[in-house]
Amino acid sequence: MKPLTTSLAVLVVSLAGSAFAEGDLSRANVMDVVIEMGSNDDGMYLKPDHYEFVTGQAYKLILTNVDEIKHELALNEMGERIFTRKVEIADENGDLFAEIKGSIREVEVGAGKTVEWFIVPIQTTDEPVEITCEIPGHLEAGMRASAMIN
Ligand SMILES: [Cu+2]
Repeated sequence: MKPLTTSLAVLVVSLAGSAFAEGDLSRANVMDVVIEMGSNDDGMYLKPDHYEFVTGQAYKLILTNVDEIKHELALNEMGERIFTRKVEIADENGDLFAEIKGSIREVEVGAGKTVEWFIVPIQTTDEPVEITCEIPGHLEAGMRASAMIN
């Protein structure tokens, strides 16, 4: 519990004035959110293209790359308003291959792969913020979505 307490203390100092989640963030039930990354005739996409989160709720972002090339999910401003519990990567058999903890802003997902990013939003956004694929050319091709934390 110490890392979470430390992170929150730092954020409280730097972001005073915004609304923060209350309660024990480590014990919330996890809600699945599938974020599909891919290409079609119109270009590239994140699907769906809008996400709604609430502070204090635990989410499992299921980053599903259905494409034949790698993609990347960057939370940008939203990344400063969440606590990452862990990122899980499984092999072809579904066995856990790697688990990463700590502050994470971007996750790259290989072609045809899925990565699970466990987060808890800790601060609301004033307006929708943009999440993007940061691989050169992909944002321009349409890989963006909006996200709101209430
Ligand atoms: Cu991409």
